[in-house]
Amino acid sequence: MASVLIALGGNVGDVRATFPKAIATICGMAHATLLARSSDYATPPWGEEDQARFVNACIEIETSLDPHALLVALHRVEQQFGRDRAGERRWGPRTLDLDLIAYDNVAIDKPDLTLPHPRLFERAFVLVPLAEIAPDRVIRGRRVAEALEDLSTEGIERLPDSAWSGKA
Ligand code: A4P
Ligand code: MG
Repeated sequence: MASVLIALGGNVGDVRATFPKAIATICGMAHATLLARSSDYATPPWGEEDQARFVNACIEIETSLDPHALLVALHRVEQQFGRDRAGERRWGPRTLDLDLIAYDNVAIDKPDLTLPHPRLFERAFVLVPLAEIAPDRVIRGRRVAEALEDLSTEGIERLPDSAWSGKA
């Protein structure tokens, strides 16, 4: 079994309602157990700033799927929740984005799958929720909580838990 960190994001539709359904679908499809789930965070758009704020969160799951099979499953879940890769721009608006952040200590360096995620340490919208569930996890030789200290968290707001957030 591998411990896997996944980042969730979206800024189209009712993203906070999408997340718990997407998490349940990921766990079903990957025969995975949910080990941890962060709060939801409202975050300023990164990369392309002229778009709506995002909602972001992170989860940790345990699965026996290999990294590539898991990525295929994540793409299926994105599609199921309305993601249309053909009709979107890089870093543009989307209903659901699922990024594989880390898979145990596996390192892969291919365009279709890079592990750990190559842009992890540039993104407070990933590190803030990640630091909530895995502050001491060491990724690419850096503790998550320490990596977060190097980034601005301006504009990032923790959203109150809601009954349907799926957060324990
Ligand atoms: N790929 C390679 N490695 C991975 C990995 N570790 N996890 C490949 C997931 N995918 C990986 O991904 C493009 C390709 O990367 C995939 O086909 C996969 O095979 P994508 O998700 O379609 O690309 P993208 O999302 O347009 O680009 P990128 O660089 O992954 O950026 P993001 O972060 O996913 O961009 N601002 C805020 N505040 N919050 C957000 O969530 N998200 C984006 C989207 C932009 N700005 C944002 C947010
Ligand atoms: Mg992505």
